[in-house]
Amino acid sequence: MKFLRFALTCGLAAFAFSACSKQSDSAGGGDGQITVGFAQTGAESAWRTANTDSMRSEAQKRGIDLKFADGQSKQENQIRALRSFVAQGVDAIVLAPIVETGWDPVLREAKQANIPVVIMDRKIQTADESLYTAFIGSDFYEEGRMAADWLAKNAGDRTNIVELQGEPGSAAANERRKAFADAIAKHPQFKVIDSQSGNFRRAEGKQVMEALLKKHGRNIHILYSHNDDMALGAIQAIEEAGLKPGTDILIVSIDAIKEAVQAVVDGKINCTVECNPLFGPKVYDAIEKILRGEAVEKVMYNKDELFDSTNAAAALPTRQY
Ligand code: GZL
Repeated sequence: MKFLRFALTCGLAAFAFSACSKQSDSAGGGDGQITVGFAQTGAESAWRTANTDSMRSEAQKRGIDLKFADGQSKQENQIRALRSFVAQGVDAIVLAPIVETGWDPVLREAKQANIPVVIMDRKIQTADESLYTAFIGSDFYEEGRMAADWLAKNAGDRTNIVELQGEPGSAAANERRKAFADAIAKHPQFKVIDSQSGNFRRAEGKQVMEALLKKHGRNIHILYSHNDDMALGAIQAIEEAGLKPGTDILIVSIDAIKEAVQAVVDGKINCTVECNPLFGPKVYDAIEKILRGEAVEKVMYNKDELFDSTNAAAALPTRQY
């Protein structure tokens, strides 16, 4: 009888251990299929749509069971989704954090459940880097620097800049704004005469640009937009004001979505810095490695390049988003 009790205890202990540890020798659950919970920011821009499409299509290609949650641009929705993924016992979590702060409590719950978290696209601010296994995204500070650097070389005698900022509190808006400000500080002829948020949205980019044109008129020489959707909305406002985008007002933007690269070819945007949204392959490669117990780099940046009149036409046919 004693032996039976001992054998039963060992069996239960072994079962408990295997049920808790998410990093087994084969990726994913017992049947081999990986279940990933993905909390997306929302659907604020063409970039975001391309990002979601990449995550969905690559999961399908790999036979990954993707639980998708659209945060509808609210952090509380994303936090609720993460809690749901923990309750479901997914194998891994991907978070595209809409803002930088406020994630520690829910990430601690994922850690306690032994579910690895990959932060994708925008960074978070946390005092405890162990709350996530890897960050995969673009270097927004470098993108803002590249935009300012292009301007310094191509602005001619233009000096007055208006800025369309992205979603308040997002790493993308924070870093693109700081990088641009840091870079133009080296060129005292430039002055940011106004800076407002268009929330990365086309309609809001148009509305804010209409207001800026009413307020500043021809005193606006340059537009720096944190993303192409807002720049494309601003172009509508500029044209409706009877001005020529790209000529009367120089336009520098970020994302390099296909429509913006086309606008560069058409001379309406002067420069767009790429911020590649096609994360699917890189994110799932990392997750598969993590679930096999293999080490992954803590921070992985995508390579971004810049498009202007010198290279946009050649690049257009192969643009994937
Ligand atoms: C950047 C991403 C930003 C894009 C916008 O990686 O977070 O959010 O620049 C998108 O187009 O809405």
